[in-house]
Amino acid sequence: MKKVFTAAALIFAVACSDSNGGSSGTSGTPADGAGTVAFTVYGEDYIEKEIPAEDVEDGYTIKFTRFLIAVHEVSVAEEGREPAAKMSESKIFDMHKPGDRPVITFKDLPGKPYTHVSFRIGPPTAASVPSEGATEADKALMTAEGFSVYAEGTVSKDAATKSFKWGFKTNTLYDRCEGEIAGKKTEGVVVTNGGTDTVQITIHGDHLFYDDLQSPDAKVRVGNVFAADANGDGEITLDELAAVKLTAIPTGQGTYGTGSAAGINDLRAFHEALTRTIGHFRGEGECFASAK
Ligand SMILES: [Ca+2]
Repeated sequence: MKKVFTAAALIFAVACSDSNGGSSGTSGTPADGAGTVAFTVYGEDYIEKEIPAEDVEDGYTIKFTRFLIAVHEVSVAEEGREPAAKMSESKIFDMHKPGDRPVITFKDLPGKPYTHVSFRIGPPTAASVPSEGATEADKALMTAEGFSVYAEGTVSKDAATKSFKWGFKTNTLYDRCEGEIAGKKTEGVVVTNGGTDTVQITIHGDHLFYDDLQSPDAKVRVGNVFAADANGDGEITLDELAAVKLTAIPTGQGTYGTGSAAGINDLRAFHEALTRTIGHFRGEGECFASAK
């Protein structure tokens, strides 16, 4: 059973002020047994190579050429406790660059389960660090506009190709993450004496083209996005997406499910909401996503 975030939380969550100056490193009383949690972030073949036509409902191929995210506040806590460790830096990654790359490693954590793990993908700050393949130019782009997620690439079918360069400013907490360790569903992370729990934050690029904000049966769909290039210049802009009302999309060209989300009326708002679905845990694992 997948965790599916609630639209109410997604859209109407009470805004919290960000505190980027949070604690870092470890705290608490060192136990006899201590271990390590190493977080990585990976965009899979879908972001690094392509989303092939056979994985897209209407047969388009999606290729990302740049996929920037800003990651903040990776946090590890016992249930109901202050975080035992929290990333104080914020880091910008280009998920199109190959590799499962390090985000933050917490050492010397007392060996025990930490069931409350979270991270945030939100707009960067001046102090954000371009990391592991991201450049100062990437950072400049993200900080100038306050983008938390920036995706650049092409969609194509047959001989026709169109490009997109989309920046989004959503601020999303991915909370209470759980995923499988050796086939067993596990909340958060498990620190063992002398061991390392390597935890992958997995970014699902295909979700940026889903046709449903909440359903586990969402399909990857491109045709209506492709057709949104109203001025025919070969680039699909966010403004052009905003001009496509969901209710105006003819039946037979796919339906866009907003579940209980309110105020999502056009393709731009829809894709912006989809940016809150890209963050996952240990591959296919899930977190509760909410607007910050
Ligand atoms: Ca255009």
